[in-house]
Amino acid sequence: MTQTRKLNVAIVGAGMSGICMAVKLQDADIDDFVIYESADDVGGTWRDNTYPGLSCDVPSRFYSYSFRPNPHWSRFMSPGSEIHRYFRQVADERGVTPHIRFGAEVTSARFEDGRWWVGTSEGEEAFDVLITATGVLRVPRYPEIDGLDTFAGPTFHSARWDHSISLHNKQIGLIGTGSTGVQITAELGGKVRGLTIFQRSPQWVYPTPNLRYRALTKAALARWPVLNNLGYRFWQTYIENTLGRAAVEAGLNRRLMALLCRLNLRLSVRDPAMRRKLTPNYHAMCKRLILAGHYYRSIQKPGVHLVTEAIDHVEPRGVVTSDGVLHELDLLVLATGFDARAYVRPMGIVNDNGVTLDDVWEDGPHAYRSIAVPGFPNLFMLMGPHSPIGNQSLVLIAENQADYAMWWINKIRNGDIIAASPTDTATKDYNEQMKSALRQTIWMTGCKSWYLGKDGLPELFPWRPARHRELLATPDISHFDVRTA
Ligand code: N01
Repeated sequence: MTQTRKLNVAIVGAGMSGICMAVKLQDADIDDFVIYESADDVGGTWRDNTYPGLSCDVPSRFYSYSFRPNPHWSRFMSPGSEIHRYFRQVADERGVTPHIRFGAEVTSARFEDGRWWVGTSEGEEAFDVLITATGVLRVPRYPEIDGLDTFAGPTFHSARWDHSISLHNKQIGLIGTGSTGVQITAELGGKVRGLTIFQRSPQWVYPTPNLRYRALTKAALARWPVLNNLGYRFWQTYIENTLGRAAVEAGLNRRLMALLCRLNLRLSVRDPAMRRKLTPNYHAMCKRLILAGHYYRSIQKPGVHLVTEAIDHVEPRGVVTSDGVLHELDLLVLATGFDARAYVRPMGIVNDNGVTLDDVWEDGPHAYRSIAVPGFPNLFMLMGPHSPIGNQSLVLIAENQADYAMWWINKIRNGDIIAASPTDTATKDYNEQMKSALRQTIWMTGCKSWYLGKDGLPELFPWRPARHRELLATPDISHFDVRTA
């Protein structure tokens, strides 16, 4: 007969993944868990990013927990503030919030005597299982540009938007044309006195109008939850079989996506000179595809200047480009992305042999099935290395990873095992298969992007999203070093 034993769990991060994990623990009647959150609010990326125009570029119907549909989304792809409210609401209504220690930054976690000792400025506490839910794009990346710190006006990163600064009557400089830069441009273009966009590489833009849901639709979705579920399944199927498939398999799908991006540019930008500036020299989807409705319209509005000359340096009055032109500015926004290789770091994670995660990841972050690391027992990472991120709903990925962690947690609780970590061999085999498949993906077709790791390979999942789900739904105990009582 299986015996259940009491166990406790530490979750690091109260963003979308951390809240998801907490709900899964509660559903399994595990109430002894703590969520450490360095900030003073839940929401992770949706708390930190507040820039004008922020919205999700995955349909909201699908970018929701499958266990908590939301009939009230205002738009097809809802604004960031609304998404933040949704996660806060789920944390409150599921009783997760009282488990959160706000303002508690985890600086270390060490595995000793079969338990994880989680360290904050308040000291250490021991847990049976450690879940990291620290997000993927959390650490802002600041560009190395000569003289950047000499600029006389305010300068901030897009993920640290300073709302105390009025945009009224300002000449705004925007460095970066990734998903963030595009959303800021779409929102501010034509609404501020001047917007100068410094583009290093143009982007392919997949046409995606962001329609509002009518009151009647919302009422129907609230009245008949089955409609919500149908919407979820529809958008899941659509996204996984278009974007999810085109990225990893050559064929009609990929060609169609590329054609739609080209047509979008051709039909939206009539001026050939402008169109040339906006035409990438790489395949659509090589960088993360931009899904936007009115970027091209905004970029052609009066007062918007697209600068394609390289930035040479910054001086107190503005940005000087390689052609010697000074672009005078009042405010400089750095939409220059994130360190996508930080994962759980700078938190120092060390196992019972004194090996750190930094040591193991010296040649780049890697994991077993995106979630566990050899030699680090009872550690599960949500959104770990090679998760199927990119143009997918990270919410469903977090749910699948949390379910996988729960499978092991239940084994520990049932007394079947006391600790488990993947074997070196299974992890190596998995990573080798992945590396070979990665070479066939669109991400390797000759562009620079934040996807690419130190080894030049994309840190993404090289198969369809469904394969990741299958891998996590079928845990293989023979791939693990298991300790029993
Ligand atoms: O960052 P990025 P992002 N001089 O790294 C440029 C997610 N996201 O914040 O392309 C000049 O994509 C850089 O140029 P280049 C999403 O996963 C999601 O926009 O490298 N330019 C590029 O244009 C996304 O992929 C949503 O040549 C410099 C830009 O800065 C990820 O976040 C919304 C430079 C950085 O683009 C990151 O997007 C927003 C320099 N020194 C973001 N350094 C959703 O809607 C960098 N650049 C879900």
